[in-house]
Amino acid sequence: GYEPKWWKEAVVYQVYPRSFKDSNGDGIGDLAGITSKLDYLQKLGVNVIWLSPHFDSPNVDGGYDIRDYRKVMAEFGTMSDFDTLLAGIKQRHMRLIIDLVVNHTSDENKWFVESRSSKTNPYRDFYIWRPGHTAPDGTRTPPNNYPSYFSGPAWTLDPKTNEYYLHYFTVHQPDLNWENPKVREDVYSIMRFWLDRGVDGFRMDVIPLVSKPTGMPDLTAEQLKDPPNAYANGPHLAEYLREMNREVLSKYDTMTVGEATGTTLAQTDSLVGDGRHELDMVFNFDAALLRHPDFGPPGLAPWSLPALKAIYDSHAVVLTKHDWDTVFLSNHDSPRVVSTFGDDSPAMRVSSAKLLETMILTLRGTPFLYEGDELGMTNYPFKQLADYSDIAVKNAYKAEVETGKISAASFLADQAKLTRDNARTPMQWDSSPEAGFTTGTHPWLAVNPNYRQINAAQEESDPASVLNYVRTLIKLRAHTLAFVYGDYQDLDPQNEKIYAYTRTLGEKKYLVIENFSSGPVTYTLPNGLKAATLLLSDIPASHEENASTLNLAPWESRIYKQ
Ligand code: TEU
Ligand code: CA
Repeated sequence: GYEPKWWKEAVVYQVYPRSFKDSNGDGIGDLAGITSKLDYLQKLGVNVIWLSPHFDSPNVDGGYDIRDYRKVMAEFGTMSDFDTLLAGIKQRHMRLIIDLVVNHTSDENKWFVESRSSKTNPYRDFYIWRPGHTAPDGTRTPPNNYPSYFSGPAWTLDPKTNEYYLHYFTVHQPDLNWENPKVREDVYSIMRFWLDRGVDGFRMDVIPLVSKPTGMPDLTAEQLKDPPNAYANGPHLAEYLREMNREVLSKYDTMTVGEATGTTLAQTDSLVGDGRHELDMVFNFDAALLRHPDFGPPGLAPWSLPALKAIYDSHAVVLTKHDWDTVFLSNHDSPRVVSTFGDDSPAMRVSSAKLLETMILTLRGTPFLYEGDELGMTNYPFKQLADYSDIAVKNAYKAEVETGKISAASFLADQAKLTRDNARTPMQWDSSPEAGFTTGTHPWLAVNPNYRQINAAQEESDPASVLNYVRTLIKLRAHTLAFVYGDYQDLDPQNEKIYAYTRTLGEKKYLVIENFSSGPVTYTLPNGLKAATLLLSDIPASHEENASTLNLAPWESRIYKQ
């Protein structure tokens, strides 16, 4: 069986600080705002909070561009606000993991300011500089054909020293050179700084990217279809992660989760295998990116339930008892889960949101919930370019619309469904103006106009709400170890509408049944199996027990004890 660990039994909740709760009316969420909502999170039942970057940053990419790793973003508050937040979390027996963004820094980070100042500066080798190519007529071209995740080339020529620097993300996020041991030592010292303050671990941003491909040759035509996979898992990654573990992590009781961009399921064991002393778990994106792959074609990709199930079925086979998994379908980089994998129409929103949370909280792996998903928050009705904040959208507009590759209308229609800004609109706390997110009148990103119907206060008072359902579900999970350590079996992988699976630990067996469709389904369990005792249903009126044929309402989900 599995070795028991607190982070295997935990339910993690991601807070995107800019959007969670504003305490001072400036329209920007802040640390004091989060502190004021800790009772809400405790009542929800989550055990670990993952805080998206809270560090000093010019905020070109939502704080994933760090200027000073030892300072709190001024808009979010002070170090003393951070300590108050952390103390409040601990007092409620929860834990905090923070975002370690060390593949790259902000271009305003003092390391980069030094590095770009001259070729002989002691910080020059903190980043990746190359001369690139010069044609006979003097035209400069980048060292290779790497594209950036956020449109355009991943290299920019810096006039000061006339060399190119590498940036997998925006031009304001230069990649650190991890081959330089001084870079790694400085990263470890930043980690110790926060661990010594009391944080319980890290979510590691794009961690498989830190070791670059040997020699960085051009990507082939085939590799250009999936650059993240070509960039990720370079030759020194395991060596760096083990060193980090030896130097830092092994000295604390931590939890680490790597954002495994570009990493296939088959490559996962090499990051999380329990004898390897690297990471505890990673986010594998096969499921979450099913509808919006990085570098994918425009628009939402079509999906089918068998395709989604096949992903979780393969996790159960490829990841052994030595590899811990995560389960999630959303984060601050994705559109809203109910709009993407459920049905956010008024009649189906509540049931489909409950179904998706049921799935996330009963599959094998530590579940990660994204803020607002527990309310069934939906995508925002984005219309024009000015409605967006995300640099990724603005860059893509320049690269695709301004060059005439695609019309503005179709670009905007696609982005409305795909944009990361869908996840970043303010939390909907109540039905007061600006959804109770801010007392000001200018939230940094517009509140979803549906906040009068969808908000925490309304859901608090409605026993049939998504919020109350998720609370019950988390409670059920907390005293049902089979959902944590149990074996998983998919009973009917090919079924187009029904996801039915068991989780079994010793003598204890649970059956989960989910109707992934907007119509009713009469479903007969395979192999004469009967659904025994109903533990939880999102439809209070269902009472079918000891039955092999079940009449499921649209998007209904049920959990049985067998
Ligand atoms: O995201 C990396 C990234 O590009 C994801 O959007 C991608 O979909 C995922 O890794 C699967 O390949 C991280 C942060 O989460 C994001 O907010 C930052 O913009 C980015 O890194 C740069 O720091
Ligand atoms: Ca504020």
